[in-house]
Amino acid sequence: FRHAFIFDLDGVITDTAALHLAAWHELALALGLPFNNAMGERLKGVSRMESLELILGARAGQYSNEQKMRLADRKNAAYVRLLARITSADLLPGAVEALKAVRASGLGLALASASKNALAVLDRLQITGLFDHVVDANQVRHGKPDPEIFLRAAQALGVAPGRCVGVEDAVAGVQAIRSAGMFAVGVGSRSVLFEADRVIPDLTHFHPTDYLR
Ligand code: B16
Ligand code: MG
Repeated sequence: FRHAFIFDLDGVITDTAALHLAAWHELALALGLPFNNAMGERLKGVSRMESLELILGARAGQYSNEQKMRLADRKNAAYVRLLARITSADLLPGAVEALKAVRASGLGLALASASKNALAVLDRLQITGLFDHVVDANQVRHGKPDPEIFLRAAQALGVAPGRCVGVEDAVAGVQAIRSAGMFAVGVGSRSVLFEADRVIPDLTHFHPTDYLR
């Protein structure tokens, strides 16, 4: 491929954020921890263990690493249960069209998701076959904003980072794309994603050739 697109999953292709939030909420209630939906923005794109630290907040020091692992497993079990409800009807507007437009232009297409459940989500959405390559949290050491996940995807596609475009809804994700030396397309609001090279409100406004240098 001469150029490639690397898409984030949660918040760009489908909105699993609400399910993550519901699962964290359940755990917070069980632990008697304060929780409000404003937590949502801070949890976006952040790994499972880092999210747990945010949820525990000032009480993080009261739990051993082993206890934290068990709490994270508990949240994940709740999240996986909720995933069973996802179908292709949960694809965000314009998502499939955007992915198909990339393919139709003969460009490489990869997924870079901080979720260890990314493959299961793609499967539920019935879009696994659209991607040339998938990198998820099981394959990387450093989470976003570290560029590792985007660099790995570019490497797998055999495309230099300077010829790749990353598509993200999270601040940490946009930072990861920029650190990887790629062009960053933010999906969401300009005030939140001001570090991106371009911001579009959603994928119905996505045109692959607009972002190629
Ligand atoms: P899991 P993305 C991220 O996915 C989510 O945005 C974030 O909220 C979540 O904590 C993280 O995946 C880990 O998910 O617990 O399933 O491994 O936006 O990078 O596709
Ligand atoms: Mg995301």
